[in-house]
Amino acid sequence: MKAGTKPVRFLAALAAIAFATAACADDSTGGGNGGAPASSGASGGSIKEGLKIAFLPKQVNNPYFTVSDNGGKAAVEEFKGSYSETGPSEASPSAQVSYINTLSQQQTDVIVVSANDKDAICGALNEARQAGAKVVTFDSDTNPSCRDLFVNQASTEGIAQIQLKLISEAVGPDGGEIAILSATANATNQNTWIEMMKQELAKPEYTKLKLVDTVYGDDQDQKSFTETQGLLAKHPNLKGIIAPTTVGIAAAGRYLSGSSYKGKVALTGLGTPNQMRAYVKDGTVKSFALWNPADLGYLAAYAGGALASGLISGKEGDKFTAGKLGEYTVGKDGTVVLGEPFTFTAANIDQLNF
Ligand code: RAM
Repeated sequence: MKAGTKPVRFLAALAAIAFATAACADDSTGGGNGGAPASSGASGGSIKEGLKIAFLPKQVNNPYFTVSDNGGKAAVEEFKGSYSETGPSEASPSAQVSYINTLSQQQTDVIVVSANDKDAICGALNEARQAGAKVVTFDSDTNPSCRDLFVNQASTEGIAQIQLKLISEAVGPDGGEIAILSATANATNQNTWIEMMKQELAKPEYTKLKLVDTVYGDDQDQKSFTETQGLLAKHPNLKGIIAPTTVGIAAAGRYLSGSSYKGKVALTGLGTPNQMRAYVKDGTVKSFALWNPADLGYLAAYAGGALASGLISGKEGDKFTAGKLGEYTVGKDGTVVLGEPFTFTAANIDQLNF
């Protein structure tokens, strides 16, 4: 396991029909110290009561963000803050700016945001910070100069590696042409993963896989569906699609499962079990990956609470306790890593519900 990350223990999730991350004894990013009070910082102080914490997802009508933001809400309730969620219905680059300005005017203590663009919202975030807010990016980062902390779902390498492993297994030993169906062209998270997947593809084990195209469904269901259709029309020899977006993989699954490509063109990527269950059951998809979105939001809320209470400043080495998830340590570039991605297959998908 890579230093600075920790495994996701799914036995607990399988029992509770919910995810839970767990401790790894030798792990520097923390996890599961168990005995710490829910609202304490590792330095011994407590998160202040009454903090106004707002979640601003890439878009509000995306089930992934419903789950992650509800995780944040649970955390905010634990440390007796006041939670809100706001945001655009489309994940376009500057759509979040006006929401940030409003949150700043409302004297929000912590803005927890998944960025649609690494630069477009920087000015607004920095103004909010000057007005006293702490900014935590989660899921999709901004330029590091515009936020106090980034809560990353998993290591970038881990997310890239699992998707290539799964597409390679699904396509089979002969390999062939593959394509990527992404979210928006500006999304920091997807773009980082795509770059890393390209680096992974250069490894000897993937010489038979050839990336022929990358298209963008903008995290819109219908556009992602149409882009999938377009990929298959344009590349008659396509053997597989990687969609590193929960919206994209679900739309691609729906298209493939109702087409003659079902079972012939492989699909994997990052999806939620509830959106992908039907396509795993009907044989369209063998496996896909994700982390625990609820834990991601929960951790981001605790990080924001610790910042706004002065328990941490966001510098490397800072430690804080994130309730049931245990202790975390801030790593390089003000980044905190939740864990590693989990793989969903027909064998486990019925035991996970989100
Ligand atoms: C979509 C969004 C989100 C990403 C997931 C995997 O819901 O693009 O940012 O993390 O997919």
